[in-house]
Amino acid sequence: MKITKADFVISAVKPPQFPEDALPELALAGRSNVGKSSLINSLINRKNLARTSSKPGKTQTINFYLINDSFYFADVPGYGYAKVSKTQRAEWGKMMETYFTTRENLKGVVQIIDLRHPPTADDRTMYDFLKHYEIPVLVVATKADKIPKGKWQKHLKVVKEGLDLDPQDKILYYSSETKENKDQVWKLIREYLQLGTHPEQPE
Ligand SMILES: Nc1nc2c(ncn2[C@@H]2O[C@H](COP(=O)(O)OP(=O)(O)OP(=O)(O)O)[C@@H](O)[C@H]2O)c(=O)[nH]1
Ligand SMILES: [Mg+2]
Repeated sequence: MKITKADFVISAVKPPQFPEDALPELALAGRSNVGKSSLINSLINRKNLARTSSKPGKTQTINFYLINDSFYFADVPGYGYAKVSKTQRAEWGKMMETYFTTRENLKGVVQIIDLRHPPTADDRTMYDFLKHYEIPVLVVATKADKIPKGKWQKHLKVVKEGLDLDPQDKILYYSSETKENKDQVWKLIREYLQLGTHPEQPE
């Protein structure tokens, strides 16, 4: 995918702040610190457009990024961070529910899982929630660089089984560090966004 333009648009907490131009949108969801923001940056070849941190809980708002003036990535706050107050957690839940259930141009969710570990209870809850609302899910199991290549398929199977993945939903391994499998991830993202079947463009 050739990226000609990538702009941060807004950090939003409520629907009136969400972009209104009805372009197709994909949200990135996952456990806090799993690598959502890093995935966006690596896909669009930018070091720090989506802010990343080694401290979990960095992204607290829904951050919208407009890519090639043709679609949005929505970086949503991570779940499962223990040091978050009950009130904050409830607010997170409300904001997520509103976003996922009312966002008309949402074409799907990239659910990011750590390839190294079986999905957590929170990962399963998130996945079941998305299935309940019939939102297409693409599972990207990231941080593949942290385990030997020979173990990737075995770990992917654990992730699939742990989520009880619907055969309609696709799953890929990935690494934001080495960009392993980047072309495949883009190919599926294009499909989920229904961007059409333009010939693959080189980097
Ligand atoms: N080795 C390796 N490290 C990664 C990868 N993806 C992310 N990281 C690291 O994991 C940490 C968290 O990454 P972020 O992209 O900030 O995670 P996030 O999911 O956006 O986190 P929150 O916004 O807090 O929910 C950072 O230190 C990243 O450098 C990867 O594919 N490989
Ligand atoms: Mg983040």
